[in-house]
Amino acid sequence: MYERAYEVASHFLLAQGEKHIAPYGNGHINDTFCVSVETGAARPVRYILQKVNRYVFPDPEGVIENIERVTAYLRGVIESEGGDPTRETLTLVESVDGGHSYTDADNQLWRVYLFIEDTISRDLPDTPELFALSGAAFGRFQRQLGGFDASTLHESIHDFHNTPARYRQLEDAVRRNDAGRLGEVGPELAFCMERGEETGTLLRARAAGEIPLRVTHNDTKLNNVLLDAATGRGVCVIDLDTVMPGLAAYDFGDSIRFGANTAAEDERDLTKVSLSLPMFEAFVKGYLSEAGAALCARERELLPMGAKLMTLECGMRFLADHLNGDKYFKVHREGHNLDRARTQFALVADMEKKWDAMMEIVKNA
Ligand code: ADP
Ligand code: GN1
Ligand code: MG
Repeated sequence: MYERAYEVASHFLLAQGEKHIAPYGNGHINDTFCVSVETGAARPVRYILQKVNRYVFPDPEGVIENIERVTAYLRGVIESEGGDPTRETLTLVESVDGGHSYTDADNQLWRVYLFIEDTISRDLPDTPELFALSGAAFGRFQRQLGGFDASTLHESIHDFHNTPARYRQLEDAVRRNDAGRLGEVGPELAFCMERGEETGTLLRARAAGEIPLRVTHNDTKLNNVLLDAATGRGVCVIDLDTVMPGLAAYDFGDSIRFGANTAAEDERDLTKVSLSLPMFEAFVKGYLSEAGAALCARERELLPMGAKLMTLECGMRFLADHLNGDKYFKVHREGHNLDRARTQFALVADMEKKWDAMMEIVKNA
């Protein structure tokens, strides 16, 4: 089993000893494995081995280069702040060829990270206290990369958070109707159409020069931050594949989309889906405690819009993938992407009801 993973692991400079490899985590994109090496020490030495999804990332070499540069920069900042860089940012493991990746016989690119031990990664919305700590971790990430020149990074996925472009991709998926599923999504499409104009709000503010371009993570869901198992403190922001130029509202918004939802991202019972205002408030406070001083007034004011647009956009992406025949996101059941799209739209609808309260919370934070 996992023969390929064992073969690939032999191309990296890992600790010596017997290796055990097993699938790991719940990401929607890459194939992730945990490699445990029995070295004779009390605990095995562990690594994360990943096959980068080439359908999603057409230039995986560019992704690795971004990660090499961003983690090297973060290591410097973390050291200067007295932190532990092997724990507080990802460390790519060298391959036997001297780089940080290995391309297999099927032209698939693999990489290895040190496993960050004694941490937890959550797949479901958490307590406000833990969510505030994850907000602080993403805010810190933003702050620590404040001096990194965004224009030197590869755009790992073109137009990743360009919400109007995502809307057009949905329209294309509707026109093609590749999987023949168009008949079942009428209400969801109507929901998106009613909000078509609003999709451009953040980009219009950027074009008018009201908000700056920043280095952002762009995929700030809860399971992309590792929390200290003992204290809950956000130790390390992971999944750096989508680090590229973006807007502060993207990172804030994507975290809210996932972590302030009272239901799972793929919940079928939509009555369980809502925006938790206590979770929202906790995240705002945690995030602003680290990133707040760097944000301009307009960026701050647009944070709730980031939450709404990241949720709407993610729903449009799930819906487009459902229509395209589930080519992008991993699915584990029939209609999985449609279920995910529906939760996102239900959450947008609830945010619209709670809009004034969201604005007030940000204003008073
Ligand atoms: P995907 O892009 O598919 O979401 P991730 O890079 O987020 O892949 O990895 C999937 C999961 O693996 C994460 O949610 C986390 O639980 C775990 N993980 C990833 N990197 C590490 C690491 N360096 N140390 C410990 N756990 C990790
Ligand atoms: C994907 O890789 P993962 O599972 O952390 C996706 C995000 C979506 C998210 C929805 C590269 O994130 O953009 O918001 O699923 N990542 C990519 O759960 O498309
Ligand atoms: Mg992930």
